[in-house]
Amino acid sequence: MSLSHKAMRTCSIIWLVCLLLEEAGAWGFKDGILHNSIWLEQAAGVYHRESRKGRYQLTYKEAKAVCEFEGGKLATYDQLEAARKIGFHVCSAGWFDKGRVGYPIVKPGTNCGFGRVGIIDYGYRLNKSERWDVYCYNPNGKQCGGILTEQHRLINSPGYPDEYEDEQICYWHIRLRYGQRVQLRFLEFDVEDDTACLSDYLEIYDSYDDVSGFVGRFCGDDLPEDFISTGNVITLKFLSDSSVTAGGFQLEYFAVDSPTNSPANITASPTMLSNE
Ligand SMILES: [Ca+2]
Repeated sequence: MSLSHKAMRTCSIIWLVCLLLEEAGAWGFKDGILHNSIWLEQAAGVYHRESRKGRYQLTYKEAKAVCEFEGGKLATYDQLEAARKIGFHVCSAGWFDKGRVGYPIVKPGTNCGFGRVGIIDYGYRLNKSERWDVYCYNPNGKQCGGILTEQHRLINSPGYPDEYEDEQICYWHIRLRYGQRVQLRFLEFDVEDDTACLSDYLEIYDSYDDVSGFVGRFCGDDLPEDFISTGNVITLKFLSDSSVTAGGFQLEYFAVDSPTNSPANITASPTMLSNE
């Protein structure tokens, strides 16, 4: 009896360690595709981007090109600060206007920003070949991803109802109140079709990232079925490759209150534990 208890405890410790490792692994590559939940952070027209090759891979020239490719510009210090004042917090140094590097910190933490808040400013870099991420400014940027906390909302592919463009990567994190679940309902769906959905696809993860909780990958023009999450978070990821686009998609999500809290519902499942 006590032996099995011990075994169970060991198991849950191992599981917890795995969870932490998984979190650390969220930065980086899996199957050749960049996984990173942070780069969609945006506020007041300012957003953070990193290279598709990974974190800290952009020279100043490349950083500028990333913003311009999306119709934006490098953010200025003032734009970054204005965004920071409304909660823009990113723990990654990036280029901004005039060859300056830094990052916006709202909450002090020892792991990020040396316990300070404000723009952590590395100053004007003499060596423009240094590699960092980038902060762009584009107040008219297409909606492509974001952190959604409303109880109900429509989600469109970028540019919808026009066709989406090539080389898009969008992450939507839906985060509802603890105890709620997320119901997804597809209204329109048209994504470049191939048998294994290798070109363009929408993926659903029953999780706060795109590393665990894989639900499915969708392409073609069949409407995916409704989906209800097990916890209060869902991640959607849309990716398009370098050729052939399609009509795109529209879906909506609703908050669903979990059935009245019987002990069975309160018991923490792995997904619930991984929530904030
Ligand atoms: Ca395509």
